Amino acid sequence: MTTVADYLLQRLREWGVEHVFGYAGDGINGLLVAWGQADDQPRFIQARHEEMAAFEACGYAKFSGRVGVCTATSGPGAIHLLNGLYDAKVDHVGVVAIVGQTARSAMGGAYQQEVDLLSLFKDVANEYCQMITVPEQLPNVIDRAMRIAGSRRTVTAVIIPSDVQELDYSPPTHAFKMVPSSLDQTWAAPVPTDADLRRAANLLNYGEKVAMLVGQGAREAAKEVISVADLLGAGVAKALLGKDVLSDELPWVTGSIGLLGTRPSYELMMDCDTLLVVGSNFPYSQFLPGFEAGEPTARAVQIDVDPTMIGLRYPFEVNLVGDAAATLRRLIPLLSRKDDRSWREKVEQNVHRWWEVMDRRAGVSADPINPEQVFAELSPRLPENAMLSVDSGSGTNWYARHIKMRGSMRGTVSGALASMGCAVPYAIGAKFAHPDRPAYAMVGDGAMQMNGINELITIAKYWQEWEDPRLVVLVLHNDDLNMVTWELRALGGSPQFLPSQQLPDFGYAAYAENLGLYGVEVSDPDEVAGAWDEAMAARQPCVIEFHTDPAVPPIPPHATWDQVLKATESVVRGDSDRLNMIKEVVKSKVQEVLPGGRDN
Ligand SMILES: Cc1ncc(C[n+]2csc(CCOP(=O)(O)OP(=O)(O)O)c2C)c(N)n1
Repeated sequence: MTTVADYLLQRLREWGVEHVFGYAGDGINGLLVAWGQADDQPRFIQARHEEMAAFEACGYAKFSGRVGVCTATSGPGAIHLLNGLYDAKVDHVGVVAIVGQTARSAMGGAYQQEVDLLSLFKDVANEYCQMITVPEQLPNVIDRAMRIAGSRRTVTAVIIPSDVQELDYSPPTHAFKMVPSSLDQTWAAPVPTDADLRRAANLLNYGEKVAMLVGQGAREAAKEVISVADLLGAGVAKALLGKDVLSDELPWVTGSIGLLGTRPSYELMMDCDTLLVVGSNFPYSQFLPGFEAGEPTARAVQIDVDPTMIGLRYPFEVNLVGDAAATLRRLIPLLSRKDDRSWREKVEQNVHRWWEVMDRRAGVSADPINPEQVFAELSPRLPENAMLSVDSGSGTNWYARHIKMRGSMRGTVSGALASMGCAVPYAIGAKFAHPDRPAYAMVGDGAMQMNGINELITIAKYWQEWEDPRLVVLVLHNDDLNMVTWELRALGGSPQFLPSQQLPDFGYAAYAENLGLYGVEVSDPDEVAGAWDEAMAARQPCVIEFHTDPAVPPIPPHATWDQVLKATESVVRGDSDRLNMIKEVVKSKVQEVLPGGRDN
């Protein structure tokens, strides 16, 4: 006899689901029994914590473009899932959560581990959150959960009381109030009308200094973005989630934008007269072109597949709802090539100069290691098919600025939620999505202590089955919640607050070795390059721990000398690290004005 749980797993297999990231509990015991009988298909991947399971499903979705699936028991397990699910929701990737609930007979009785799951998931899974109470709701509910998660790139939740999991499955019949369902799915690529495309083309053809901003929505449109940028003589900046859309080897790609961004991106936006945004919902509008007397200084066009998210952040004149690649392909024949290439040349000069500054900033001495040196040495060593995941912390700055994307590299962060603790589970999700590609997680010591070190246990559990065993975890060991320390300093007059900022010491590489993984610990700047060579050569997962200097400043690209000095002065009193900090701030900033050479 087929139970509801048996059928649910069968339907997931029919949807092509190969992995479910989860953690056990009696709320899903019926499912676990079914899993045992289904020869573990789809594979149950056991995380250390349900939040990690959700992050892994999210990472899987981010790196594969497919729907990620996670599962947890009722009550505490379901609650633990939430942060990872929100991450998927706000970064627009499809994740389905399958969650147990207490038996129907106990529901409403304040039973153990009974929480109101429909209410708990009401926000995170607002597009589709359903409880299955009779077998005939299948396959409809699971089909809609998969279809809505995939097509709307969002989170859906399916709640199943434990006794329902064990019921005999009976399909919907040809009768009143029955909802038969089906599997086939095609994906639409909407395009704007010809008239709207002409409006956009006229605006873009009129401009003389065109800036483009691309986000993750342009990932499948790199070829088309390059053609448009060439025709328009444009420079292209990239939002953080879209960092892997275009290679940083292209001389007119200005790199990241925003506080974590580059100076040429800032200049591109401030000096342009025309803006084309493709597949990005970049929120920090102060980094987009400015306003004069209340009027925008650039005329702008946006292309986005989501009609509910388009038109935000800037007063765009033309908002084209459409798939990025399909829309750009239709736009290209309407664009005329700009003969005057002086704007493009200026952008390229700015980019060239910026990479020199970055090189020099990586060469600034620090105590003991400059984190910029760590990222600058990593960048050229990354294989062209690397999958990069980056945690929320000071490392996000260094990733945004120092890592040069090229080849088929992919990279992701917790973008809109900016949650700590995502990078190691993302890398695990990535390895299950593409076991033949190497993964690199870049993580602060705070994030390691929050989630990362536990998920090293998951890596130790599974790595031997990955076709390419390489998974490198880079730990910035600075004994500080450094990003927040700098935020406090930037508030001006707020010195670092040690009781909240200082971290207990921990040996990350030694812990990895304890788990049978490879460990490298580096505290000498002269050993950074060699240590990277060693870590990159490891044929097993590796934790490489750098003792980095928390005094190296994540200076924003637009900061003037004056602002930098003022901020530094304002926090001098009361900061435990003041002398070192001032020294590093000045040394880093000075690299932008030096004609050449390094300071050490
Ligand atoms: C779950 C979560 N808690 C708190 C924060 C706030 N926060 C952002 S970055 C950061 C510090 C990160 O410290 P660490 O991982 O040590 O990296 P570092 O900045 O020192 O390189 C904190 C506390 C957050 N983004 N997410």
